[in-house]
Amino acid sequence: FIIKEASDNDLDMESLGRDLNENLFYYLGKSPLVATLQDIYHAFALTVRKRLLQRWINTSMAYVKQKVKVVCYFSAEYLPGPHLGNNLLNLGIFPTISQAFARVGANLDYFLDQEEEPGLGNGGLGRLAACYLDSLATLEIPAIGYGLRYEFGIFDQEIRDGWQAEITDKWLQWDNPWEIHHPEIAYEVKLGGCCQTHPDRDGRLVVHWHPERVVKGVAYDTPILGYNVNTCNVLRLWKAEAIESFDFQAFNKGDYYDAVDEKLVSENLTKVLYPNDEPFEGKKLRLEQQYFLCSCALQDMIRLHLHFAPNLGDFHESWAVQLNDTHPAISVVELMRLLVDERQIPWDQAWDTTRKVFSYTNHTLLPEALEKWPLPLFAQVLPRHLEIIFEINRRFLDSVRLRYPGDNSKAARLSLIDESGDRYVRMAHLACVGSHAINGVSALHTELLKSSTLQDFFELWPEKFYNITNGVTPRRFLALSNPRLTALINSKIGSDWIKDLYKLRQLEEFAEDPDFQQSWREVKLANKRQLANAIKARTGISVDPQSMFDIQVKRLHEYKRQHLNVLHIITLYLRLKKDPTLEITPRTIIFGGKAAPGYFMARLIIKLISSVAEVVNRDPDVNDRLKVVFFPNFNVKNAQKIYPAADLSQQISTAGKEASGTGNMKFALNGALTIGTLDGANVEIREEVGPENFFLFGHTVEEVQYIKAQGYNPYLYYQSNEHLREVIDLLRSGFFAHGDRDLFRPLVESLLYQDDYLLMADYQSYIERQDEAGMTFLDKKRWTRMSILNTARMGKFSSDRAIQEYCQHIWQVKPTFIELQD
Ligand code: 26V
Repeated sequence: FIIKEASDNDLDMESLGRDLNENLFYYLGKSPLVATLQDIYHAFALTVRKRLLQRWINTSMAYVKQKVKVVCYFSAEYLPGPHLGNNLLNLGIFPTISQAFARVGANLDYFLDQEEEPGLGNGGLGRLAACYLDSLATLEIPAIGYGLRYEFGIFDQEIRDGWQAEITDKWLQWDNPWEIHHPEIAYEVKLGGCCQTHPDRDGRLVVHWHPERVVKGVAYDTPILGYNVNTCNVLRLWKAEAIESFDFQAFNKGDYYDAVDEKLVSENLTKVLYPNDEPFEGKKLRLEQQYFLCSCALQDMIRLHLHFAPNLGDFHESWAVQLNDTHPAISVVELMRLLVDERQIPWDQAWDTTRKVFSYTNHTLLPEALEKWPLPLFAQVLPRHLEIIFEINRRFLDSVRLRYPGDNSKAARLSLIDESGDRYVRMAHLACVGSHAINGVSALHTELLKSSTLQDFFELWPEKFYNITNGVTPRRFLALSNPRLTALINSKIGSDWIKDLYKLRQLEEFAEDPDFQQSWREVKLANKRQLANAIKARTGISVDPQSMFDIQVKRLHEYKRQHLNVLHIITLYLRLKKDPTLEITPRTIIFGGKAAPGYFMARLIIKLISSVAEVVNRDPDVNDRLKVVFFPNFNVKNAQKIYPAADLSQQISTAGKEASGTGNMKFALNGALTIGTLDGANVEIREEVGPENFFLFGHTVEEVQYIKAQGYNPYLYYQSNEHLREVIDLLRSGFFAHGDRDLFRPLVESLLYQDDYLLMADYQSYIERQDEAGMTFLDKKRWTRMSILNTARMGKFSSDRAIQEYCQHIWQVKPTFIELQD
């Protein structure tokens, strides 16, 4: 039979238009007269998907023919954002399509806006996975992203009476035109039960796992097209279903309800994403999700491998697996089980293969976020895996004792099992032992990993440690989301920067050019107007696009210190109350971000922001010089509107707490200046843009450690700083809570008597730096120059650079060129 080959003219307007009409008619059953925006979006998405499929098939055929090594990114979370716009950009047809829509009096943006984004992640870690898939495809690296197809992704956030309300995310309700369901690609995954060992015919001991239940994983594929290349990789997400045999068993007994029940219980596995990103909670369903992902993905890789190779002897030469944090770390054990138990490969050989295949990225130092599973729970869900872990650990600790004779505490600290109290499986230790490479996500973070969290492993295997500073994709976060700035940049230096972000350096020579500066400011103003309209539509608040847009968008967390930002707002407010004629830089302070539903303090901080906004925004003394906005439901779609409109980016976490941050990069790329601490990738951003173009404040990691070691007393800062005292006193007087002194009491008390994140200690330097930023903003030329230089110097923070480092140092993979006509 003949595969329809991709042709050079599949992107012309005529063929696109024809397909769009056909899809509307034959797929959706609509005539153009009655079609809704959603219908047309859908028909158009299918039209574009068809173009991707042709490239997709060529890509997979080329990988197979050339027997290339493939990168498998294992991640429990992905936040790809809307696909349509990005695919148009990567196909190179965004401008022509947008013009074609305009010619018939339609605005392409309205249709793009119809797309419901897959919210299959919590925040930074899931978005990073999506940026990396984009870069892998753009760099023409053979890659598969493996993940879970949660039916309900991260909740939609609404703000009601100032509080966060969670609304179920129904991203699949209108059908998902980007995915292809593959019922024929399915694997069985065992759970629970017990194990028995008995000799086989040759007298060798073999283990049989008798599961309590079996669930089926079915593949759903989404094409991931690279920019300006024909490479189209895949994001393969697994959905849990009941296996047929279980249904039939119950059915035969006439037990219809049990059969249906079985189906419901099985499908529960991929029903919902866990919406907390810490602290770690040992929930059984979460462990089952993690294992389900790993087992499906590894079975899939083995099946693909055996299509083209006689055995698994060279498995590690064909596959590199990256573990996105410890969530998929159980795959180390699962691969051992598949090799040893199911294919009778000798332990040593299997272990050698396993270690060569896996590498592990750590994304957090927070001890409370590290995954450790209670042993009884682990034994209940994965009895065979626990046995294998014990065996891995026995061999590992033997080698540790040889290396450190007599040092029992060393062995206890390194052990895969925490036995200091109740017993736990330490997933980070499993990931370290089962991988050939371990990396942190910023220079500072990697140093801290080596000196604290993973210190013993670093002493044991220093050669396994790498730093790979995170990056973001310039396609989505500049070319697509900021078309005005893109056009301006292109007019000066062409568009090569989209694939080689270091090329933005060429903008430096225009940093002082008055005309260029003027255009730069006009672009920013237009973006701010657009965001102002969105703010008005979502919140009813009017903001002045001429004011400084001072923005903090990220998950809500005490360590990220959104409440420090609030202390600054109250400081400004008090200044205006004392002297209503005071000249200050007009500011619009914008927040966005979701709080984990069970995180009381984070939710209270949202309420605080809303309450302060309510008072400040309507106080005539303020006279519109200060506005506070909580922009609801921060997600990828909204992010694309927000970053391009920022003047000032707030990256104000306590030093040592934010592993990297990636929002910091997206802001600076779009010409925002940063006010920030020496934390995560801020350190490197400041190095790149130059300290004179960055507003630095706060204690360093070493100072934080020193302060805490001395016995930190936040109350002393309250007593000795008059302004801080006034701010705290106003807050606890009930002034922002309609007289209720109790509402914010937990927050105030935690600041005065606990303050784990050193807000009180960093307050003064934060205020001083904010004042400097405010003054600098009034000097338009200076600010614009700094803004241009920020964009110009962001080359390092492209996810392309990060992925090239992974390819070279960790995965040992090379690009494969894909021709359109295969
Ligand atoms: C932990 C847990 C715990 C159990 C429930 C579900 C869940 C989901 C995620 C996490 C890990 C959160 C780690 C994370 O997102 N880290 C962020 O990773 C970014 C990419 O490297 C980095 O830029 C951020 O600084 C870091 O906080």
